[in-house]
Amino acid sequence: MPRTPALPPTFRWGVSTASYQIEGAATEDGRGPSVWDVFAARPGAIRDGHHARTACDHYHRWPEDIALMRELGIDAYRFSIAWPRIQPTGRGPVNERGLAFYDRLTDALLESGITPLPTLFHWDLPQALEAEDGGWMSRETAYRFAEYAAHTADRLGDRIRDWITLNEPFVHMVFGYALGQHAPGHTLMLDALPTAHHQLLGHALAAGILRGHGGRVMIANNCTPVSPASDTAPDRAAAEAYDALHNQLFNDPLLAGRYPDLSAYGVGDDLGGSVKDGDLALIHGTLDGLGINYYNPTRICAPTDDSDGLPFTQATIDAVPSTAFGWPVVPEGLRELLLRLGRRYGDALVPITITENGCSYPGIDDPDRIAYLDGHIRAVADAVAEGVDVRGYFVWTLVDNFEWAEGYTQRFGLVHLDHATQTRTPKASYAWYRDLIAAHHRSQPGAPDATM
Ligand code: GBH
Repeated sequence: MPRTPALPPTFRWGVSTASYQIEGAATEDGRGPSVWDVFAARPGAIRDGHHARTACDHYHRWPEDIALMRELGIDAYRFSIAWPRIQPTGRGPVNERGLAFYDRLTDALLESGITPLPTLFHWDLPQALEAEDGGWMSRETAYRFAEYAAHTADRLGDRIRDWITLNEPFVHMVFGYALGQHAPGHTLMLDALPTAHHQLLGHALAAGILRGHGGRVMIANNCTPVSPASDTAPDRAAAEAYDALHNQLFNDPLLAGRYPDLSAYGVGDDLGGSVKDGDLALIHGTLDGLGINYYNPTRICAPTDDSDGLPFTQATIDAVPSTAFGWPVVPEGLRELLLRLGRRYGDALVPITITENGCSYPGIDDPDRIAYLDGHIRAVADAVAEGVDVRGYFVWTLVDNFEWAEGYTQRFGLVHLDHATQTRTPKASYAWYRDLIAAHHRSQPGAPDATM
């Protein structure tokens, strides 16, 4: 039986997923190709040649997945909307059959007493925007994103109040445009920095539209508490530089109205010429809540010969367990991160929701996942007790799914997926999370509907 965490009665429990990782049905009902369809077809791009043409077949099996969520007892479900289903070429008229899918999903969630929390962009950009404009390297994509947000809010805005614009713009910039490990597969290194600004500009333009529909706006930033590998000046300077790139670059403009000091990268605060007059004023203050995706802390030391000219090197964190993915398990890092956000932004900070937290382990009997989730939920409760306003917690993820470049080899689900038969089997962690949510709700009877 899980211990009931000391969290407020309004605290919301959920799970998160993403369209490309679960839906499949890549060519159905008028969906256009996304950058991920094209990237995944490159030989060697995805482990073992896996692809997401079927994924979890959620596009057809969503009633079964909602039943799993209802049984789990979650308050809210974070999913993402596939832009190429709504606008197959990223611009122009809407594809009615694509919108209808999310319309049905929204209604079914509400009928099940689960609050829908859609993310508008979880990396599956319409391929036409990449081919014609260069994707997020182009300012044009920010305007197209706002138009897509408008179409979506026109259709769903009467039932959806809370929205997430972007998922992890840092990861999308680094893996997609700088290192080439994710779609669209560019290796631009620091020349990818305009994608940071264009994503934030797209967020801001969309935020104005969503708020116009009475919506509340969040972004899901993957943040990590950065620490120097030693107390020497070079290690501390390198850690500061990494913190600026990973965390501050995506939080400061939204909460403080400025870009951080990137001089360690030889980059000015116009981010390679992409920042125009008035942009920061538009971006500043566009969050009603901050989504935080947390997986692990980061240890940084001074650059070495293999740092590719970057002002840091990532060091390993040893003496802690690691997940099947090799990521260090440090629940205390989540408390540390939340306290740091509180200190850095003070009164300018908005309420936080943990929009992703989870881990990869094999098996249906998964005590390691239970220990991971338990430790991290406790870390959230500690930060709340220390004064940080955290409104909810979402496990990544409901069902084992297409883990990007790792294909189906990394399993983050509370529910096991047998890919060949599409059989879903709840894991031990599913029962544990269900009991935890029930225990929390029982200890706080009559909780009013939470706001994020
Ligand atoms: C998220 O990204 C995504 O939003 C989601 O789609 C994905 O399925 C999920 O997480 C699981 O991967 O080098 O040991 O310090 C997570 C992004 C990037 C988190 C790399 C951890 C570094 C591990 N991650 N990262 S380590």
